[in-house]
Amino acid sequence: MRWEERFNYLTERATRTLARGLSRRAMLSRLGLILTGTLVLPLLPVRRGSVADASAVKPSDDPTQCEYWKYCAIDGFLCACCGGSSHSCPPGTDRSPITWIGTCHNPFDGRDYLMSYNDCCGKTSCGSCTCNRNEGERPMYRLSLNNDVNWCMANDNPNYHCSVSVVLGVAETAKP
Ligand code: ABN
Repeated sequence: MRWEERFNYLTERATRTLARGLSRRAMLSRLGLILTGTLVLPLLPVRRGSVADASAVKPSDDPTQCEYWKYCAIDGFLCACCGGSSHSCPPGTDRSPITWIGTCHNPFDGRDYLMSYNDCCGKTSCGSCTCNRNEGERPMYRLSLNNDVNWCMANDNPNYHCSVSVVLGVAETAKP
C-alpha cells in the first residue's frame, strides 16, 4: 500500500471510530471547546518575558546609563545624554507640567523614593540613550502611572525631546 493510501485509510478509520463513539451534538460541543480555547488563550493577560525584572537590573549610579537607580520606571531618551541631566531639561526645552509618578528603590542607601518622570519638550526627539524600564508601571487607564505617554501634550510646543527623573521625596511605608 502506497503511503497516500495508507494515510487515507488511517484517517478514514480514525474519523469513523470517532463518529461511532460520539453523537453529532457531543462532537460539535467538543469542537466548540477547542475553538474557544484556541481563540481565548492568546487574550489572557500574561507577564511578558521581555519586561525587565526589577531584581535583574544591575544598579548603577551613572545617570547616562539606563540602569541608573532613579530610572526604574522611565521610558524615553535620557536627558543626561541630550545636554541636560538626570533631573533637568537640556537648554531650549521645557519640562512638562504633567508627569507620571513612580517609586524607585535606591540600592545605595536602602530607601524607596517617590519619583516624578517628566518629559522635556519643544525640540524634536533627542535620539540618544533610549531607556525603557517599567517598574510599577500601570496600564493606560491609570494614566499618571503609565510611562508610554507623550507628556508634552499640554506644552505650547508638544514636541517630545527626552525624559528626566526627579526625586520628590522619601516614600514612607504606611504604619498600621
Ligand atoms: N514619556 C515618554 C514618551 C514620549 C513620547 C511617546 C511615548 C513616551
